[in-house]
Amino acid sequence: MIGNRDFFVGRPNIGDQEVFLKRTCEILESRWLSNGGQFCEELERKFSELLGVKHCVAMCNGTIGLEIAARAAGLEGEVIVPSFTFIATAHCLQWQAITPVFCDVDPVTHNLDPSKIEDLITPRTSGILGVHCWGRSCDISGLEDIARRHGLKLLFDASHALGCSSQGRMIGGFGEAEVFSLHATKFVNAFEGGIVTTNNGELANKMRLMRNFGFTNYDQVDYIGTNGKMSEISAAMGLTNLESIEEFIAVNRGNFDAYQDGLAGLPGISLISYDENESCNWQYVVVEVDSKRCSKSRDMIVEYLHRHNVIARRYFYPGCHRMEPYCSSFPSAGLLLPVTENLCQRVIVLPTGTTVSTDDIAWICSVFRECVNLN
Ligand code: T4K
Repeated sequence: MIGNRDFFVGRPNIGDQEVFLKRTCEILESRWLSNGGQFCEELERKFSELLGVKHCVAMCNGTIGLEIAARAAGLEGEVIVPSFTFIATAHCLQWQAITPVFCDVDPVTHNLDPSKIEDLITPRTSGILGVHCWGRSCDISGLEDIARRHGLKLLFDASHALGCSSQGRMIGGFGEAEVFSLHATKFVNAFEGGIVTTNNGELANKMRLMRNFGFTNYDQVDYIGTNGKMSEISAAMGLTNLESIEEFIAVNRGNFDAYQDGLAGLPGISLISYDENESCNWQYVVVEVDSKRCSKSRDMIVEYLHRHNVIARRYFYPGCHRMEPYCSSFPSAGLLLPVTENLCQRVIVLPTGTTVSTDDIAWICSVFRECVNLN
């Protein structure tokens, strides 16, 4: 039925449905639905093992995980972040009156460019929030060096980077804390969910309290807190999907190779690459369109794909700095972000995951080629 189907970026992967349903029955029978149930605890243990990190704190989603991690780590004033990221990276700061200061990214890695950071540091700067964009790690040692020299806290938004490594070490144990998203669109999902990881026991305890209103005992609240708890049904989904992580990665890898073959030789079209020496989840198939060499603009290609029911995405167009409230507060931020501005005009994310077969990909690539080769 290729051609009569929609292909979406972000279609969820779903592991063993019977296992999930069995866990669901256990939840219903136990009458324990949230607030640190058995599946939530098991999920935290399994993530700790996988990532080799001492503490995992499960959250209701990645955005609340970022907000809690930022607050618990003591971020305030200004924090340096990329603009080439999902809006949650900036909003998690602004939501608590911390100003995100947008820094440009490296044109090859799409991650924070350490050489651009020091010019942005002011007496109000309290930290750096790096994003491992597309699952490719930030220049961690470059960022650590700057953070150490300026007394800044270093945190990572690892929403894209579950199962990825940096110089052989799994992402999850770097900086003060790292935050993963288990949203439906992520290759391992918990419907909605997030995980904050840290090797700092004191910080982990603080985050556990903050995710449960600051309760330290039945009738005692010692902190300002919020409700960041992961429900048992989400934990059951997360655990079930985590059990299929190897299969999901293998499918993503095969899909990536199929796209690479299918789009090979098109002038001005390239896929971002991943380091074969690192662990990688291959969950994003990212095309860059070089407008000088390709006969069609990025937007013309996306429009053509959409007309053929291939719902490709322009992540992270137009860049956080061009969205509210940031574009009103810093109308000329783009002048300091030439690489980000350029990337926002050239990137297309294509559908992958277990709902897309290699035959589907051959067809999607034929539509893509047809568009580029049209007179
Ligand atoms: N930091 C970074 C770097 C992130 O990428 C994200 C999330 C976060 C932080 C925040 O984590 P969470 O708080 O979300 O845990 C989507 C996701 O909603 C968002 O979670 C994700 N990043 C972002 C990259 O993608 P949108 O605005 O593109 O969502 P939407 O509704 O357009 O859906 C995306 C695609 O997924 C569509 O093609 C439809 C498909 N889809 C979606 C859902 C929910 C399905 O096929 N089934 C579904 O159930 O943000």
